[in-house]
Amino acid sequence: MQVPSSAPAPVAPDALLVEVAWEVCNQVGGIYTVIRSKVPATMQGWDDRYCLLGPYFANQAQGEFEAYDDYQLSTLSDPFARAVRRMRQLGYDICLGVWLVTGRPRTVLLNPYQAYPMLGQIKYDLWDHHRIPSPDNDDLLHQVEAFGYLSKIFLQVLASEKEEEQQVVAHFHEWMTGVAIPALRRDQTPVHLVFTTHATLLGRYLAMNDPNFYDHLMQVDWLPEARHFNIEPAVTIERAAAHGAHVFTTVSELTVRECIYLLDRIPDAVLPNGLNIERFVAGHEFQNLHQQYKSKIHEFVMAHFFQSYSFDLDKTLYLFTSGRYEYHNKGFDLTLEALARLNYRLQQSGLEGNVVMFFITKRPFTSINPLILQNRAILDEVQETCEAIERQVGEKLFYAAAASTDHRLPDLSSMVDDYWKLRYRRTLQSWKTSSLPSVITHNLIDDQKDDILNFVRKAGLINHQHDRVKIVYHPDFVSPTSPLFGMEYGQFVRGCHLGVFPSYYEPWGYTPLECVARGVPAITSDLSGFGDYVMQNVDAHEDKGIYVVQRQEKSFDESAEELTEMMWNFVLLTRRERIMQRNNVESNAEIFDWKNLRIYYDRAYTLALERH
Ligand code: U2F
Ligand code: UDP
Ligand code: G6P
Repeated sequence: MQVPSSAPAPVAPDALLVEVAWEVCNQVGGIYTVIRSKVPATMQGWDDRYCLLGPYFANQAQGEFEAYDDYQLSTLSDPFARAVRRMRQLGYDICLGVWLVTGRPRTVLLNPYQAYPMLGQIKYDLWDHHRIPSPDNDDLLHQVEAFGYLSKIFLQVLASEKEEEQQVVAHFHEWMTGVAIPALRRDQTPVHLVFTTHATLLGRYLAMNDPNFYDHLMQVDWLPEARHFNIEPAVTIERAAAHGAHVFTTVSELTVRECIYLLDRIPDAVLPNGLNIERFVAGHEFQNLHQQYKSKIHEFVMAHFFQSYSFDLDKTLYLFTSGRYEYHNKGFDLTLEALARLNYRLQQSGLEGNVVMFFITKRPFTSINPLILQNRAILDEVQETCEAIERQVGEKLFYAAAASTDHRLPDLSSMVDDYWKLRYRRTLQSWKTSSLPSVITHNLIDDQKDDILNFVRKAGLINHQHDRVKIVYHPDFVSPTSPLFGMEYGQFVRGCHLGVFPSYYEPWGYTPLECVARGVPAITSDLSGFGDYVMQNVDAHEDKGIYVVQRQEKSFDESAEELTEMMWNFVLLTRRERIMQRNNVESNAEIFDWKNLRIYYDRAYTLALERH
């Protein structure tokens, strides 16, 4: 494969690279996006010297992994295939194949359950050699330990199957793959080890539970805290991996601080996250796509609100936030406060227009609210009736026009049958109501304790007609099969005007970056790895539609005011300005392409090769 001149020169032209992650062919969280989106750029530099290694889980692998059959495997002569064949001869359940994603990387999957009979010994060794404790009742930990044991064996076999002078870099992501690292070091396996943590475990727990996390970070005593949260085994694995690796890295300057204080090792490098921007590029079409998907959101909004009252959709802006339900960490609390202030400002201003804010997250629910589903169905009925009337009027008008002598437009209403007139009236009558449009679209299991609902109840931000900021809380991810939006998440993002992600704790945070890649401006914070990266590396980022709320050393109130101001200024933009801004956002997204960010990874690999 040809490496384009713009791509960095390959690291050690002969070396092999194995990237190990729990989320290879197994989507759990954001690391899946990192690995998957990086494949084409990595392949550009490493080509067939690159291989991914992950756990085999039948349900997940079925959909996205294609294993080579025995014959195909027997025809391959590269070191990865040789190592897999050798492992099979030794009786291991191991597959080599391709991950069916852009770039189609070579992938090895290991079934962790095959090592369960060995768990007693594995746990004993972990404790004896590395002081990693393993309780009996933790299934994820068992999977992780079994996988760690198997991946160590695979790398050792690979080291014996490779060409003698060939070097191997093994890059492990996150504690779930880290178990193999101390063992490989202990056995002095000739493999150069890189470990990346995407968030320290303890950092995540502390941030969720301590409102002054950043002030207390320097004083944290890791072991008592790990015991307190009942995560000692995982934390000791993470520490062993961080200390055992030849090169230790993390994803942002923010997590560097956590690594220093919670893992006691200064990372050697920061590897920022990117995207495969090409996958998002829609040429000049992207403005039309915005219009097209905005119309679909309009349909939802009509069904949801117009039964109670209507407003001008052409003067309505769609804002949204999305991600896991971490009320404080994801900045939902700050967003709500700022929305309440924005609502007040808009009410006072006499300006036209409304804002509809969507919270897209995941909470346990029993069902979609049946009334909301029914509304959606009635709106579909209204649409069908209108279309039937349109057809009828169209045909009759055509005849009337051809036969016309005075060339005047006839009374269109007289062209509609009584049947359709009545159906039109009845449908609308059964639909209109005096109750307020619901804030939440689903019936939550614990409605009373929900922080978002409690905020809107307390602030009275409950979709009154006079509220200029309306709230829609959708406690499930958007998907084409969900009857309310019936679109993909990416389409929903394109249809919106602004993404709002002022996180308090966010090691990186893909959501604002995904907006930018689609030409949608976004708000992030200086406590998110992405926001911090933008502040340090992107000039005039506001012109490129990336706004960063200051949360470091600011009170909640100050940050809320800044966020309100940002949203307010956005609302004041004219349509023309919004269109221009979207153009600007889209044309600058390239900065975050892996083609440009891959170099950080390659530098870490070079360092690892030097260090061994
Ligand atoms: C860090 O993110 P993580 O992947 O460690 O965070 P998780 O809690 O594991 O991720 C939640 C993910 O779950 C996904 C969704 C999120 O990325 O895509 N998900 C889903 O796809 N489908 C579902 O039904 C439910 C959830 C870190 F915290 C981030 O800031 C970084 O951006 C990330 C990558 O470095 O690592
Ligand atoms: N996301 C999604 N569907 C939704 C909402 C969000 O797939 O309806 C995804 C989004 O595309 C992003 C991820 O959730 O990739 C959130 O990742 P982020 O890095 O922001 O945070 P994490 O959850 O990893 O902490
Ligand atoms: C895109 C379309 C335009 C449309 C505009 C609406 O640019 O190509 O036809 O007028 O979106 O922008 P707005 O920000 O008001 O949704």
